[in-house]
Amino acid sequence: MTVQIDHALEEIRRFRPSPEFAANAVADAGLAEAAQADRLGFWADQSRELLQWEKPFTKTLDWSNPPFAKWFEDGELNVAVNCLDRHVEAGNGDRVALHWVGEPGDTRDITYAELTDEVKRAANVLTELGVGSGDRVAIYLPMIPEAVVSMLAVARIGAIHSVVFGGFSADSLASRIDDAEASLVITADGGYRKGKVFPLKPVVDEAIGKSVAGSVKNVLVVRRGENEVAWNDRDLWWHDTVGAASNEHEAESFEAEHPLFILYTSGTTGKPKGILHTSGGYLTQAAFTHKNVFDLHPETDVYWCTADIGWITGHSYVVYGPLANGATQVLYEGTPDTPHPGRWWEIIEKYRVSIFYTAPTAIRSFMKAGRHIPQAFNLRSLRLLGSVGEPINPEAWIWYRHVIGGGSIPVVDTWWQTETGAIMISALPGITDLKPGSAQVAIPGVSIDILSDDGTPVEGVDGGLLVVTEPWPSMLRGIWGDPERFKETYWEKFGDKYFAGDGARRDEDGDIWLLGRVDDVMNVSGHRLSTAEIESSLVAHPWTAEAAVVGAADETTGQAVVAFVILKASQAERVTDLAAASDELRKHVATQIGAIARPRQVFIVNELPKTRSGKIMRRLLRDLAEGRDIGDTTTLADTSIMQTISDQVK
Ligand code: 6R9
Repeated sequence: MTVQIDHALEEIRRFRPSPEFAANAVADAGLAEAAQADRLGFWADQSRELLQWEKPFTKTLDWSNPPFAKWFEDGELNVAVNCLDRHVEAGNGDRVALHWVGEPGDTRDITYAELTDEVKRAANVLTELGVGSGDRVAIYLPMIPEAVVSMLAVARIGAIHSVVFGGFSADSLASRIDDAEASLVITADGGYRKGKVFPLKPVVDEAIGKSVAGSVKNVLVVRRGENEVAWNDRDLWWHDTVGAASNEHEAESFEAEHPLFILYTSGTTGKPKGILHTSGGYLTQAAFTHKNVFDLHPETDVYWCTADIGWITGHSYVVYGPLANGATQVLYEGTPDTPHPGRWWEIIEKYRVSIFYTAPTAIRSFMKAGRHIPQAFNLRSLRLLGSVGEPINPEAWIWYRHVIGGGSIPVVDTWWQTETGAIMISALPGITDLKPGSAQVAIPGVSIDILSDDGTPVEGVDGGLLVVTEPWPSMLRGIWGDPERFKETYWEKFGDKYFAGDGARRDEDGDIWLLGRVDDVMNVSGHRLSTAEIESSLVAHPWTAEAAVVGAADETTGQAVVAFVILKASQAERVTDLAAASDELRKHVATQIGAIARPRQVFIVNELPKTRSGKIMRRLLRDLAEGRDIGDTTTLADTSIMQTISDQVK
């Protein structure tokens, strides 16, 4: 039985949009009304308005064979033309598409006309190399303009890209190359990270050596790191080929359901899943959400999403959404603290960034370092902030709004997944009253519900499982090569409703609160407690910068709450008695949420285990809390961290 506890964390803070913001906001209440009245008609209208269709569609959705959806299926378009050529044709060729900043400090401003030109050249090279419609191309690049060019060139010729994050090992790259049977790999000699060149081409060589599919015919190499690389017959330099290619390229149009990309994401078990996205529906929702959730005014805004293109956020909100909307954006190669801890803020000041989209893990690490760092820069160009990747603790939300946003600008917390392709739950700036810590409401045209395990809707504030009840344009179309796994993972549980794998609850206002992955929701003496909620309580304590909470097996209570806490830099010196400090933090949670949530233990540590995309890996902390051997750490950004933490805990 789930007993309702008093949510002391129930946020009472509400932030009305300012009248000035609301007056100029892109989104209006009409969107939700239109979607409510005719959901499919709404998406059809959005798609026609936001995209250029070479052959207009007449059908909006075919859901006759769930879970296999077809959106806009008789329409034809070219995704790259939508992101490039049409802006040039509309007279915006001179608008900057990318303000690129290399980690060592080199910069390039690239206009829409120049980007279009470069993509056409690259498309010609791909065709010359024998890459055709439907062929797979693996992209293993740092955050340099050629990464964007490569993705769009692949899309332009109807091939399918599989971007592999540059931090992944040769083994991970090999298994992704093999699963998709990629015929071409686009890489660089190396890229910059933390002030050093990290080699990429050698990793590609090793991966191809390990590949069992033997599908790779060529490797196209961008010169970036100037590090020495071995050279094989199959290798070609980007500057020799793309640099010399013709910039004339007639783009073919492809059916709306033509595959656009595969992106691998780790499942709870087994090998990574190749999430498949297609063209028309994906681009519609990426463009719609980018425009309305970020309140994009493409003529005046400078937008910056800090995600790497190796993640879905980089696909939808660095490449496809912003470029489809003709936005000007910053693209940064390196880490936030190189060569100094204020690097991001320096970039915002320099380019007068107005819309900024990042992850809670980054925000919390800035909280840990102290507000004096951002406060040394002029950030007043900012007018909207976004968050993605994990629940954002209310305290981190407030810090973000005040310290980065100057105290009055909207912060949108956007919930979505690799599988959903685009934002699904978010406030709409200018319309929604903002509530720190809650992702709030489904975007217009998306239907979300919270169900109990047996599929009945959960009323009130008891937690349940988040589902999407109707197909949406940017939904995944499958798992590459494994339709059974697709059905099993997402659709078996609730029939034709999509099971997201996240726990959630709705408050009295109908706002949605994400509680963490289903595995992360704890059960303590029959009370359903969320890791997210207790972490937020800990982060609300003035000493705490970051916290991770797990449910560890406990003989009496079933599970017990165990917390791992990082103190703020400014507090760490002051707190000398660690036992007393953990006691204070345990009491704090009990006062804020209730005695039932009081952690059995609070460990004060220096680091938390995180994936390369910044999500806390609670599974490993649970191993530690339950005294087991630490499981597989290969997906951690820093594999030595678990050793450090377990030493500290002992
Ligand atoms: C976009 C992205 C998806 C998982 C998702 C959820 C968590 C993402 C969130 C959030 C709470 C948010 N997540 N955004 N949780 N609030 N605003 O991150 O995709 O890497 O596939 O991760 O991330 O648990 O299920 P992906």
